[in-house]
Amino acid sequence: MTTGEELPCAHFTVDKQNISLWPREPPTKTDRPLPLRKPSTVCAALTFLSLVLVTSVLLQGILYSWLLGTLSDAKINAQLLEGRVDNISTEGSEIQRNRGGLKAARIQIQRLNVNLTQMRSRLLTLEASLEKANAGIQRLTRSWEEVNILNAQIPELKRDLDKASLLNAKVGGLQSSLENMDKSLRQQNDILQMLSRGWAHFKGNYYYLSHISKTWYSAQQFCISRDSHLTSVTSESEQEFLYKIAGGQIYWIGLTKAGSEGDWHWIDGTPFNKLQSSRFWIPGEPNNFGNNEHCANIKRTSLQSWNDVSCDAQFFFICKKPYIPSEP
Ligand SMILES: [Ca+2]
Repeated sequence: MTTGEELPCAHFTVDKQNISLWPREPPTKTDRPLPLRKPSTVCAALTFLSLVLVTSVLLQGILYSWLLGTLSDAKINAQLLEGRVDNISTEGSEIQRNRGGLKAARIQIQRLNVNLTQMRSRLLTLEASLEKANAGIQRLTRSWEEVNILNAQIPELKRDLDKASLLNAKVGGLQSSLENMDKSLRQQNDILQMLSRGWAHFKGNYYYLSHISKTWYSAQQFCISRDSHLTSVTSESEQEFLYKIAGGQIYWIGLTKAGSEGDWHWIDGTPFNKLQSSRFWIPGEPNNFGNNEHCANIKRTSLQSWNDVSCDAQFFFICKKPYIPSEP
C-alpha cells in the first residue's frame, strides 16, 4: 500500500484471498475534519482482532466441514455397525442353527462310530472267515493236486483192476472147481464108506446084496432097519446093473401086489409103470402059479429076469436107498 497520504490499512491478503474490511476504494473525503484520528495501535488491534475473527471463522468453517465429514463417517460407521450387528444377529441365529446341526452331527458321528465299530468287528470276522476259507482253498488245492496224481494213476489202476478181475474170475473158477472137487471127494468118501459096509453105488443110489435068505416081508424089515427098502427098478440101465451084480443068484426085489387088490407096486413108493416094466419079466411071467405068487424076484442074468413067487419063500434080497451127501 503506497499512498501519498495516510490511509487506513484495512485491506490484506489471507491464503491468496483478498479480504477487505471496507471497500477497496478509500472513503470519500469529507471536507469535515475528523474529530478523532485513529492511532496506529488501534489499527493494529483491529487488524489483530480481524485476523483472529477471520481465523476463527475459517477454523469454524474448517471444523464444521470436518465435523460434518466426521459425522457422516460416524453415520456410515454406525450403519456399518448396524449392518454388522444385524449380520452378527443373523450369524448368531445361524450359529444356533449350526449348533443344533452340530449336535445332530455329533449324534450322527457317534452313530457312525458305533456303526464303524460294528463294521470293524464284522471286518475282523470276515477277515477270520477269509483266512479259514483261504486255508480251505489251500487244502482243496492240495487235495486237487492229489486227485490229479490219482487221476494220472487211474489208467494203470484200471489195467491192474482188469488183471485183478481176470484173476478174480480165475480164482472164482478155481474156487468153484475146488468146491466141486470137495463135493466129489466127500461123495467118493461117502461111497467108499458105504462100499466098506457092503453097499454098491449106481447112479445116485446105494444097493445092498444080502448074504442070508429071508422071506419077502422079513427082507423088507431088514432093509428098513438099514434106512432102505427092497429095491425098485425104474430104468433099463438099473435093471441091467441089478441082474449083473446078482450074478445068477435069485434076489428079492421090492415089487409086490400084496395089499393092493392085485396091482403090482413098488414097496419104496416109486410109481410102477406096468407098460415100461413088462419087458423085464421072464417070458410067461408073472403067472401067479397056484394063485399064490404075490412077490417078485430077479431070477436070471438077463434083461428079462423077473419072476413072481410066493412071498413066504426065502431068498437073498437087495436093499436100495438114495445117496444123500454128508454135511461138509
Ligand atoms: Ca411065477
